[in-house]
Amino acid sequence: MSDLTALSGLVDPDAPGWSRVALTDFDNAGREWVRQQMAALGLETRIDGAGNVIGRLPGARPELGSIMTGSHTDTVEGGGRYDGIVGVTAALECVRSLRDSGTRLNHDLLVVNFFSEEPNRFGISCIGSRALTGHIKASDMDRLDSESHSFGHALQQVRVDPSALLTARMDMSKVRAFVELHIEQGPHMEEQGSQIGVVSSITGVKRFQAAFRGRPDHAGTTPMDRRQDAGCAAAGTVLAIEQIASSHADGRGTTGLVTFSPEAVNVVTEVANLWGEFRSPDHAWLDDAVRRFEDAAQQEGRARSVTVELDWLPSESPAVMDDALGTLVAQQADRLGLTRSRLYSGAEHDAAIIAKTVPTAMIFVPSHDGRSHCPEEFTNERDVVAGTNVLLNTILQIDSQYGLD
Ligand code: HGY
Ligand code: MN
Ligand code: MN
Repeated sequence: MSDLTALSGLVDPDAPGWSRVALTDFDNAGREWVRQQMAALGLETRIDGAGNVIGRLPGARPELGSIMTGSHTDTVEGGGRYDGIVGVTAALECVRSLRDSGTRLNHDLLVVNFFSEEPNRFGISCIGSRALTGHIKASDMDRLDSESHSFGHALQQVRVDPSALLTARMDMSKVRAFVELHIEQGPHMEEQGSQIGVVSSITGVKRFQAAFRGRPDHAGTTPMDRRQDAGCAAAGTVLAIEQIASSHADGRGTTGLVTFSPEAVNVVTEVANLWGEFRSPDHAWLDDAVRRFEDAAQQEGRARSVTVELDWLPSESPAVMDDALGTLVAQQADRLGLTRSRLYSGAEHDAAIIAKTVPTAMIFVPSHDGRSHCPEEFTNERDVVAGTNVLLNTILQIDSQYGLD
């Protein structure tokens, strides 16, 4: 808990909430703190080409491969004190408990603080885990933010070399399992009174940037029926996103940023940009939502002689967690006398990327009032400790059951 307090306090003093936004020195400070804690725990520590901080606790039989655990320490702007860092500090505590109890695992244990999990200002999330598993492309480095800076340039600003990131791929075939502890970030566990969440799957995410191009005109002299107003086309699309997502219980549709130019109240908007996303655990619905959104955006444009250009950002299909590992997690919760429930994650996680190549499990602990990505984010100490114990015992069970045949 003292680690959690120390790490959560490393924030941008001028930003709201508890902010350690990726691609800033504040995020770097958080990852440097983790590296120091790993070194102090005697882990072999390195920062890979993608900015991931990786600590290795050698096992007695490294030929069996490794068990990986960890999460992220970057936050959204105005974030809270638990998203991501619960999984990182819990992983450090597992190493401390193994050391203090003189327990030597058979497998190596890899503790990973993934770089830049939150969607950054270029709209790309899970940068570190994508790089580790080879799911990031050279063309992604050329993506521009709303001020036309490139992602590659932003990486260099925080001393991550884009070419090193693109070659940071790790041989994941030696990783027997990945387990991530994380807060639920939703209301279900608290409502059901469950202390441990066994995650069944992680929602799919389709993120996009849409550019609307109309014609600048005088706001006072241009009649309404002679305008090509890119701003109204974007505004209609924002509402269409809400309407499409509201048609499905597990559908989510969000517009997080809209820009108009020129930024003048007396000029009909020439160009509007919006960044948004759809999410669902249901693959088919997500594909259909994308198609409906494309139709709606083009329709809003056609109605105003505004052109619409859609750019789909790196997105993820729903990720299914490993059944056998999920059963191990449930058994540890039962053994520790903890109430549990099974649920899908409405939030995306590095675990969704790692799950592409490694059997993966996620352990959730409750979020008070289901709030997250805001300063009100809160998980009580009892639940953080319970989640950490389930993580440690799951690692011990994997170590004693996997790869020994
Ligand atoms: O956006 C998310 O779902 C996660 O918190 N990065
Ligand atoms: Mn997170
Ligand atoms: Mn988050």
